[in-house]
Amino acid sequence: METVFTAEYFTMTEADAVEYAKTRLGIFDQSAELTCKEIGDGNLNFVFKVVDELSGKSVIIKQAGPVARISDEFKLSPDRNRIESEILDLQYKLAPGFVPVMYGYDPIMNCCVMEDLSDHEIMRTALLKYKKFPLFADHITTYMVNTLLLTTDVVMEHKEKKELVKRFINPELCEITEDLVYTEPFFDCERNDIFPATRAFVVENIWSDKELLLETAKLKQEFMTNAQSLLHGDLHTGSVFIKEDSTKIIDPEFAFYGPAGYDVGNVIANLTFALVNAKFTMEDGDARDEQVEYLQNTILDIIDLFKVKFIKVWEEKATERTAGYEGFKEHYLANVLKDTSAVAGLELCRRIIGIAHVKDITTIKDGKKRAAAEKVCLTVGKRFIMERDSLMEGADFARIIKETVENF
Ligand code: SR1
Ligand code: MG
Repeated sequence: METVFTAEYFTMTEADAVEYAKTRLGIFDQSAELTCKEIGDGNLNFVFKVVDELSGKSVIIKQAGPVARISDEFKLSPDRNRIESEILDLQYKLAPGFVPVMYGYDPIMNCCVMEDLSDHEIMRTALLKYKKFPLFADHITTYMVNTLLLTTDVVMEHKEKKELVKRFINPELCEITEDLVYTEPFFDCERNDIFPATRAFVVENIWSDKELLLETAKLKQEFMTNAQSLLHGDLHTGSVFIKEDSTKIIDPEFAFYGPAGYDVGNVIANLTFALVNAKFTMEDGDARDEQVEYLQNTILDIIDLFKVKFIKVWEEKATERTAGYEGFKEHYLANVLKDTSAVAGLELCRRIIGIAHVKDITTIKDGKKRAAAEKVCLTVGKRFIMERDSLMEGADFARIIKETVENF
């Protein structure tokens, strides 16, 4: 029986998604032979790929359910789908070429329809196959500088910026980040999920370190109160679709106005996970050294290119009068870099201790190697948080990673 779409929301099956594409989208011909597969592997949503087997034309329908896929403990407003479609529209203008094309948003079914990027690969998956993407550092820094700096009070008219702050208030998804990134990993929270061989290390080096805990408290307030830039909000390598000459950033449903370094730090941490994966899963030899070096250099380049592009765009686009005072842009950028380092550190800790893990680490089959890999992440993470005032160059980030990896 054909699904009749009423004025009420329901979560779709693959068959419903086909019917939806046929009757609601106006994208496919009447004669189309549509098939559908649910391909989502994230923690929150359903992702349907609908293909016309005759023409090869395809689209993605992404639907927000009322609870998270990872656990129904997380009850989430499907309004996140509106946030995602609106920010993708905006980022399409701010950073052309770096986000998928949006075809539409349906506020009743809480779904959005977008370009199918099946000729790209999820970056985390590609890095786990030890692929290299030499253009990534250039692409991601253009995307980040454009989306982050162009949405600040430095560039935007202040009342317009405040309108965006209002439009992208995202309390439920922010609460997930506040809990899962800033709070739960730093105490013995029931929801944490710690690999048994790593637990003693966490107790001794993370939970017992009062100075570290104090820094996480300061950082949580910074995350909650610094409405600096319109963030992607969850910029890990699973939110990047990539191929040799193209990078597309997807899944900005955690978007809100927060500290710019939150996005940059997430990229750095997730490349570090890939580096640690290569170190602990590849055979000793040239291929492993090359992969580790490629990832280390990518991290270094991202920081240094971000700085250069940030200053350039600032000089071209700043409209705020006081932004021109001598020394101010350097002061502002140094704060973004401090946040970058701190957030990279928090992400490195929370993906090991908290509920939401990354495949880079969980797929390390040898238990001893996995525990060693996790201790590297925690050690680098803690240093990124504690030493954040002095990490101002790409080489500083790369050095801490190198020193730690070589020690385990
Ligand atoms: C309940 S959601 C868990 C994690 O998945 C998302 O991708 C975010 O990273 C979030 O913290
Ligand atoms: Mg996501």
